[in-house]
Amino acid sequence: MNKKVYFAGSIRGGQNDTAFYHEIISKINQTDQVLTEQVGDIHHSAMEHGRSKDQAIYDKDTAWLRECDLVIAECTHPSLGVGYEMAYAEKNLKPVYIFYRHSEVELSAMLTGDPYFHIQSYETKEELWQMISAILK
Ligand code: 6K6
Repeated sequence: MNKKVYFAGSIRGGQNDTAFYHEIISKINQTDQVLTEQVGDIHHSAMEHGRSKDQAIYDKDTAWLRECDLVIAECTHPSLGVGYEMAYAEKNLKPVYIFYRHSEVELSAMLTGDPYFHIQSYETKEELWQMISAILK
C-alpha cells in the first residue's frame, strides 16, 4: 500500500499499447501511486522533438527512478527508453518487475539473462492484475 511506482512503457518505441498502459496505471493508482502517468497519456504526441525538452524529460524521469520504491515495466512493445530505465533502476538497486505477453514477443536476452529482474509473462488482463496486486501487497 502507498508505494511509489515507476511505470515504464514504450513511447517513441511505438504507442500501440498506450491505452492499455493507461488502464494499468489506473489499476495501480487504486492502491498505490504511479509517478509516471504520462506514459499512458493517449493525447500527447510522443514525436515532439527538441533537445531541451528531451533533457527535461530525462532529468525528471531519472529523478523519479531514484525516488521510486519499485519499477513496473510492460515490455511487450520493445523500447530503447524502457531498456535504459531498467538498467538505471538496477544501478540504483530498485526492484524491477517486467511483464510481457509471451504470444507476441521474445524478450531480449539482456533482460531474460539478467537474474536481477523479476520477469513474468501473462496473456489476460486478469492474470496481469493478479501479478501486480501480488507485488504491491
Ligand atoms: C509524454 C507523453 C507522451 O510523450 C510524452 C513526452 N515524452 C516523454 N515523457 C515522459 N517520459 C518519457 C517520454 N519519452 C520517454 N519517456 C520515458 O522513457 C518513459 O518513462 C517511458 O517508460 C520510456 C519510453 O521510452 P521510448 O524510447 O519508447 O520513448
